[in-house]
Amino acid sequence: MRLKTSSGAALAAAALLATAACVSETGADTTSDSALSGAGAGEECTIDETVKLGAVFSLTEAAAFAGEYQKQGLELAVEELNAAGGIQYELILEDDGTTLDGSTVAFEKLINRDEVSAIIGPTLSGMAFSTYTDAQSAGVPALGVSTTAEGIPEIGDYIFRASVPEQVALAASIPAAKATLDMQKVAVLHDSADEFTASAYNTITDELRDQNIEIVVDESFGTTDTDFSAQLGKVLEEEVDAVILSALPGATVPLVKQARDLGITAPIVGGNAFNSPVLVGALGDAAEGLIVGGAWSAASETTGNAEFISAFTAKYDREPDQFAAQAYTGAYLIDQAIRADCDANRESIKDNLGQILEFDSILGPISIDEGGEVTQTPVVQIIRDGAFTIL
Ligand code: 1QQ
Repeated sequence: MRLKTSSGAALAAAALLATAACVSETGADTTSDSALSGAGAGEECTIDETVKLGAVFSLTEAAAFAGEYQKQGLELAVEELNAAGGIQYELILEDDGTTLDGSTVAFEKLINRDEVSAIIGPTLSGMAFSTYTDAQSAGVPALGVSTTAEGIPEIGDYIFRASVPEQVALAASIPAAKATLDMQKVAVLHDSADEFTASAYNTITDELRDQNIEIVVDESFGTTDTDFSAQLGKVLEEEVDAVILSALPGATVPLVKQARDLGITAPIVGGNAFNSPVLVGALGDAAEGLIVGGAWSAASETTGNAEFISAFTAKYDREPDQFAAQAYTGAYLIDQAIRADCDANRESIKDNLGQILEFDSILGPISIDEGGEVTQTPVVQIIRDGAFTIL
């Protein structure tokens, strides 16, 4: 029960009356706490109770390259939202350590112990498929801000994302790469163990077929592999216009470096993990010419982007990346959903997150439909002189 403890029979009775306890068909506790619903609408909304917002990111281990930025972007947004007033947010942030167990435990804690109104994250699709099933059965709205694999919002009606699906990003980046590189023959290398990179592989092959681009090398590897000589040997046997790579940074860095050492100079077309200055920094010169589709660019003249970049840079002494921008936007979207009915109960957030229409964000106009899926125009970038540049 999400009841406040209060002394005195009258108070307890009043609280009981104000608390609509129910259990949904799925068994989720849809109890609403009247202290979480306020007065006024939109910008005028005020809610007395502090709204607990949970977040699960990979702050350590393999996906920390993204999680660290997500944490910073989200904290900045919460700070701004709290300063704006009307609603006070308490951010409860958990590190999943880039493991499924860690993610499961973190979701469990936020759902049951902290009783948060909504959860942002996790960082990786590979964890989301399981943790979102838990959020769905508990009736807790969850908003992905970096989970791009196919099938995420379909997990249930409490599951949303504000993260351009890889299918949408690749449908922009592959034609752009084709035009830029005169791409006719490619090698496709992918991590078949991770759910995001495996899902992206399916999209890549579909998209290449649609674009009449021939796959002359098609090789896979595992997430923690470090020696790619077998796969790269196959690439060396062919003349390719580009290497399409679906991998997380752990494999990407050694793979691309080994490719360059072997004399493979073909440009790389990458997936969402490449939208990372950490990855590009680790690759150094080997990242030159890399093409990637994503959700955000520092160069986009979207509403509030310049202010976001300067506030972020001032606070953290480094520039934001796409993952920071998406996490930042995620907090604003949840705030919008709460303000719609001035209600921070889980049910109300769920109902309103699926009705966001062209919210003017730093990612550009962003919509989330009833099915939980995001609509947003992707941006294709190329690495030139070590920097992301709009293609
Ligand atoms: C996913 C991703 C990752 C690259 C996020 C860091 O897109 O797991 O879906």
